[in-house]
Amino acid sequence: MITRRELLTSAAAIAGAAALSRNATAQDTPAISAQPKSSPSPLQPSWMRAPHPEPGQPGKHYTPTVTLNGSTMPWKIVDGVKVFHMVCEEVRDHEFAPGLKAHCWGFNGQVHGPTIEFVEGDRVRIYVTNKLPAATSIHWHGIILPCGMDGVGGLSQKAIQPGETFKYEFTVWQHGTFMYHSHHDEMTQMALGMIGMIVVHPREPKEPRPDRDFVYALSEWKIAPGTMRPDPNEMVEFNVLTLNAKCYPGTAPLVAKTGDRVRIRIGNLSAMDHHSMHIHGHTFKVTATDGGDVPESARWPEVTIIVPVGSVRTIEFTADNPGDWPFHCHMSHHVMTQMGHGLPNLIGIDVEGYDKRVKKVVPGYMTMGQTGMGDMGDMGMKVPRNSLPMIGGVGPHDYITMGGMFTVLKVREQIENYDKDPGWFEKPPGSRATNASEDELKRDLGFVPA
Ligand SMILES: [Cu+2]
Repeated sequence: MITRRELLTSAAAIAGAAALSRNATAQDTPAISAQPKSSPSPLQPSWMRAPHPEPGQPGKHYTPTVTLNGSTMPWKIVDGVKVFHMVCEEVRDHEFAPGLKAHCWGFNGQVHGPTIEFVEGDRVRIYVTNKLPAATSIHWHGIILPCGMDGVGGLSQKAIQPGETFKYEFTVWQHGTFMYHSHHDEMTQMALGMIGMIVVHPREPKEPRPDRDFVYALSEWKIAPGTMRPDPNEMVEFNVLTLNAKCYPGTAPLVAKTGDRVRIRIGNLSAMDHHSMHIHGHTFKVTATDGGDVPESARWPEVTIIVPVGSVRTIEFTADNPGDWPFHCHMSHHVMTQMGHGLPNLIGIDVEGYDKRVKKVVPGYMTMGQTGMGDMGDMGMKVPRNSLPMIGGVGPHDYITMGGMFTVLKVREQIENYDKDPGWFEKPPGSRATNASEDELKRDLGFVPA
């Protein structure tokens, strides 16, 4: 094992050597050009000792990840350095699901920002242009780098003022899943959407590449029905819960073929809530966190994993069970959307007389919620302009009474195109729950329940 201290001092040594080899001037000397205190550890792999390993390339060094409902940030190579450009800006009319839009803040015209992909050993340079009306700074969560590149406004750097472009430059010595987010007035800026994911692929993978490699950022928002601005002052009652800034039915399905090795990288940058992410039809193991790989001997099977605020959990499984399988947060209020919050408890209340009287004033009025919320997501329910019903979307058999942080893993024997929704799963005859027949009830229960 190499310690973090050894890692950083050797990083500095390599950066120093790299700067000299490029005949760097004082002006463009990277921030990690401090004199080496020790030589690189002999335990480091060879590519770590090379000042400039070849920038990692998709296909050759890694299989690109998939950010459903999002994208991957483009880059180019300048003198062996991977160069990215992030623009922090307002994103008007971001759609969470059909029916709900809001004015958010994000990166490169998107909420959340595009996923950034690196390969272990890459030297990277990220330009951050601030087009917001407020100062900002960007933190690279989980990445071990020099202190001055850590992106904490005021502590590690000056805040990036509106109109300014800052340069972050570092070498990526780890692999795994990390996150980026505003680290200046976080409460406001993250609540408005300023987060994104970072994937660093291993240069010499010890495990086979997954066939499907999905990236999710979890978040939560307070958007009062009928308004267009997420409320950053909310501490408790979040009413829009998102996977990659979408809530069901706005979330795209995860498509996999039977036999595919599936990896899902889940980062949680919600303001206040952990999420217990649950999958149906499969069991998985947590193979990594934002702290690194979990050794194989320390992995145990799960069907639900809590992703704490400010953490990443990477899970892996083999898609071996054809069907449509929910992948969702198990906290039941996190699979609800706006209208499910702050209502009086009407369960069991007879509202007929009340409804009759209100209908005299408001024709067509109907109190809802006295048998639960199942009917409130239905197509017939009227909701305020620019707001979502509490729950769900139309399913193959009935209305699906889940919304928010919910999507569907679609496993099929044959997949023509991973990017195309294969539609609903056709259950083989006899393999779907249906009404029990009278004969069956008499045979097994001895009576027919009324
Ligand atoms: Cu949750």
